[in-house]
Amino acid sequence: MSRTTTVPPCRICGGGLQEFFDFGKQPMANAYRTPGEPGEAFTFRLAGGICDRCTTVQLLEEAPHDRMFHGGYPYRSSGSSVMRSHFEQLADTFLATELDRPDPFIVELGSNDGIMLRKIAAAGVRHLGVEPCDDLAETGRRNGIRVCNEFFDEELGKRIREEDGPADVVFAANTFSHISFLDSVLRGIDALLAPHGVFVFEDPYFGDIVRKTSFDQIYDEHIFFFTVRSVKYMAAAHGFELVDAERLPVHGGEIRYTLARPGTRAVQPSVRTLLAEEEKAGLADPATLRRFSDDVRRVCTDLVSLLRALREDGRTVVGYGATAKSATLLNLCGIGPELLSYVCDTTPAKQGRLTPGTGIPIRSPRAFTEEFPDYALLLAWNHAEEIKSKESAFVASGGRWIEYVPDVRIS
Ligand code: JHZ
Ligand code: ZN
Repeated sequence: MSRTTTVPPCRICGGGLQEFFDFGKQPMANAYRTPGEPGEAFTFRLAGGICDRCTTVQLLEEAPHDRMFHGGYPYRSSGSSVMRSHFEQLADTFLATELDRPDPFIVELGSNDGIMLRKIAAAGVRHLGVEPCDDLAETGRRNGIRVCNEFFDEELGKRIREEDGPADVVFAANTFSHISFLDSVLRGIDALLAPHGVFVFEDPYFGDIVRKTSFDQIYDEHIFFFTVRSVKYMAAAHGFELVDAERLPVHGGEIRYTLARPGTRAVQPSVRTLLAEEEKAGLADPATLRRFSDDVRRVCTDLVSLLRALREDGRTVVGYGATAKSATLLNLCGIGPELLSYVCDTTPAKQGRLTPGTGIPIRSPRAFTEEFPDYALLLAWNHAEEIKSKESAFVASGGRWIEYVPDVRIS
């Protein structure tokens, strides 16, 4: 723990933040510049701490939200078939449970390309996606969903309630942890939600980040890293109750939290079980957090040594998946085009551009399949199964994957 005097108060409860990592100046993870683009890229200090009162882990500094989420925001949730079926299953669950009453209504915060709501729309159920990124809002509409192209806050929550009536479900996937002004968002949800309604959100689980040393989950867009303990506190402070917490295998380990108005639902046993697990793992203990920081350094050192050795041996090495996460990994380790010739990615808006801060060219996966490299660093490690099965010819032809979560290894 260090420099506690310069840090801002906790965004959830106003308590003191104890800094436990500092990754230095970093670019925004989804800011892909074109080669030769003039002007400096925006950077900020990527450091984080834990609140000594409510235990919420959060960034100390933040990038302005409209700089992160804007018209040209490139990430498309539907780029993974596993994620498509993950959200289709959830839509089916909502339709069969929370939305099985007369004229139900569901609102999704950060509806992206409509990956979840399209199934709800196809079932003819009233819905609204709230999506501040213009292109994504447009893609969502093309996919048949109704979209409000704004940032969600208290004012918008009240406006939706006036225009559409109360919501049975408010849902947010990989969005809630991205918003610094959660107090306003929670007041907006309070205004919008029906008395029996639920607010369901899923985000990367800090317990998995620590256990797997998946420090690349830490970048500008991820402002909060939740645990069951911190969400329980936050819910109570805003007039809600945490009634369910379900671990999810996606995106390297997440939790789907369900909040309801106090006393309206039975609290599921998973809440107590996970609280006990977190206590046992010492997730809020300074010693655990110090160990995490040491593990980060070890992974970086091991990865850079391996990549240098392969290069000195004359091997070709590329990156697979220009993920937002990889911005932290590559910048923290100092990995540029001298160690990774290019990174391939299916997202058209990323192709022809450069990885943020490290300037590695991003190419279509065709570049990969046309001439397999000797090694590929799996930057999209959270999609390992899907990518490895799709690229089975790479290994069959003698290629090898390099992975770095939880440890650096060749597979
Ligand atoms: P992926 C983004 O993070 C940003 P990223 C955001 N902050 C967040 O929280 C998560 O999403 C949910 C490509 N790919 O999902 C597509 C292939 O090339 O790990 C993507 O660019 N081939 C909102 O960017 C990237 O990899 C494939 O077969 O870290 C994956 O990005 C597959 C499956 C993906 O999220
Ligand atoms: Zn706090």
